[in-house]
Amino acid sequence: MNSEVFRKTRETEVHVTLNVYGAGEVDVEVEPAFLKHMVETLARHAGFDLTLRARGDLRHHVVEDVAICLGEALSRALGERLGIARFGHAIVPMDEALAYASVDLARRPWVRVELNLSSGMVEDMASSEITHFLETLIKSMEATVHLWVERGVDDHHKVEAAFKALAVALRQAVSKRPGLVPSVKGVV
Ligand SMILES: [Mn+2]
Repeated sequence: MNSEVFRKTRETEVHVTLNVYGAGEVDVEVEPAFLKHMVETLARHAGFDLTLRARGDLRHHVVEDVAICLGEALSRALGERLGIARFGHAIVPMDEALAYASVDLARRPWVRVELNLSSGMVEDMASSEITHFLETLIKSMEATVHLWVERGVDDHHKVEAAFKALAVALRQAVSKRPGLVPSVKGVV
């Protein structure tokens, strides 16, 4: 349930190590700073031990490739996806903001993210980059995820609640059910 992903292209270099059943120990170095904050939040609340190093030519490339590598690390760590709960969901508040997440870890990549942000930037990230990060991450981990912010005022709170909801739903979905094949097909 550990994995490592190293990806080097002409645009970026990303290195990820992941232990899905960890203690939320995180060591993340990446810019934008808000992405670092959100990746740390995701790993901590999912109970992942995560190290991540990423650098590159343009911010958009870094955001995208961190999402790809993180999703791939999770997918590799889960192997055949047997003996896990498979489904997870969470409703997480952050002050006035409230976010919902529903996760199915079967290999049926499908994603809907509605953050309902009111401005074009959250801290040092474009709102579109945040949505792109989440969509790319979910596609890369080969999961079905519905993630939405039901209400809120502060965009930072809305995004953070969404990442926490995704994290808690993932923590449930990866939780161990030894012997369970979580599909009547016999494979996941
Ligand atoms: Mn915060």
